[in-house]
Amino acid sequence: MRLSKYFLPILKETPAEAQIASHRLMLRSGMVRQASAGIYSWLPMGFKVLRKLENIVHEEQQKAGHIPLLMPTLQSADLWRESGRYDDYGQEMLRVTDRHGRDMLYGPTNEELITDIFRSSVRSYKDLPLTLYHIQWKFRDEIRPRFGVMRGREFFMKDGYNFDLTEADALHAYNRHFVSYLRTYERMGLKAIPMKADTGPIGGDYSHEFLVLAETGESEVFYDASVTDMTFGDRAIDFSDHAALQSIYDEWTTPYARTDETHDADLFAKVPGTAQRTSRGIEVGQIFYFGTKYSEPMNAVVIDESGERVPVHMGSHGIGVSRLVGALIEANHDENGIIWPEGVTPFHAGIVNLKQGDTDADAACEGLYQGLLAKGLEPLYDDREERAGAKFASMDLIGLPWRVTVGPRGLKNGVVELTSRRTGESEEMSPQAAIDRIAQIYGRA
Ligand code: P5A
Repeated sequence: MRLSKYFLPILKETPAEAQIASHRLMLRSGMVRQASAGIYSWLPMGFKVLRKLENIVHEEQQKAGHIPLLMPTLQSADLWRESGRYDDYGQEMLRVTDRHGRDMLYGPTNEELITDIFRSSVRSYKDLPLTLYHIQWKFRDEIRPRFGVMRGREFFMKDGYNFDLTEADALHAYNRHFVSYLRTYERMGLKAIPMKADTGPIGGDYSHEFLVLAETGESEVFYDASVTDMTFGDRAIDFSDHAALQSIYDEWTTPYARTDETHDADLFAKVPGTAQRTSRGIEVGQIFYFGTKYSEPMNAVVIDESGERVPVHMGSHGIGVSRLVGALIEANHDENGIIWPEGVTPFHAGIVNLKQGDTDADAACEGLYQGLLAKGLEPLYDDREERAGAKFASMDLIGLPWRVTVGPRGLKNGVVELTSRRTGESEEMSPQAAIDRIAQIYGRA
């Protein structure tokens, strides 16, 4: 993409309403624009990051054997009356009436709708296990939407629902989500720690939240410092292997890690004093097992091996995809702007032309641009007629991991400069070497 042809409405001033870094940086770098309280338009660069996260979530869900579908944002109130949640959900639910006077709502979550889909077509235990998921906009009329996309009213969520014959199978589905979430967050360059959590309006008595540690997080958390050293890495996983997934679950849940709602001071006291940590965290996902809470009242039953009609065991599993954009920035920024991890960056590298209009500089930039495209990468070429200082400031603000700086002086010696946004370190090399290095970093050599 050439910056002169893109739509990247960078703000010079820091917006007064933004209290935390991610909100400020998303507004300043032209990623989002508030449409109304807690509701945002995703401008092109923000939309690109959102799509990247969505793709990672899709890939990891499908590796775990979960099947994508798409349910609507508007739901009929009748289903929620069946489960008993229409009245329970309270003022967070946005209720609407259609022209025929029918009660509708903008879905805050989809347990009822998916249970209705399931019961209308699945009859036998032979069709289980089944996990369906979608990535769709949700609405919760939060009383105090704040921190930009972190606590929005409209937000983008991946929500998955498992249907199993037995509690043991449903707990395996819980573990499958647990493990696939560890992989998902790591691929995004994030450390998200699973913590025992409360279940709130979703229900059940089994739940973990995944939290990214950050001072600006809304949850208070208590944990054993050893959990922050754990990484999942590149292990081969057989998602159908019950014992293997259980042992990963056990490994990750052995160190103490709880949110304030489930915190147990006596247990925490057993963590060695030097390892006890209290901090804050951003909840980027949550998984639940709630047995037959929805299947029983909604009559979602299958015929089991002995011919009995039994309600299915269910759980639901959410990832806050739009919140993750904010969480990623909270965890990856400095005073000059965002620092995107390579797995989620909106463009792979920036090209800064220090002297737009100079024949050699223009030609070298064009060569770099085409060379990176040919490797299957997406460069962002700053081809504007701007001062070098302004171009550097924009690149630092939008935070692409790699920048290639091209100027007539370097070109006299046949070199350009490759700079890492994270370390600030620069190295001179030929334009071709820069292309090859960037391609290698992204596994496209
Ligand atoms: C699990 C999937 C559920 O709704 N039902 C379907 C279950 N869980 S949850 O914890 O309530 O939400 C899942 C994730 O969505 C994100 N989230 C939000 N993101 C931005 N703004 C909000 N107001 C908001 N509310 C929830 C969180 O990441 C949460 O973990």
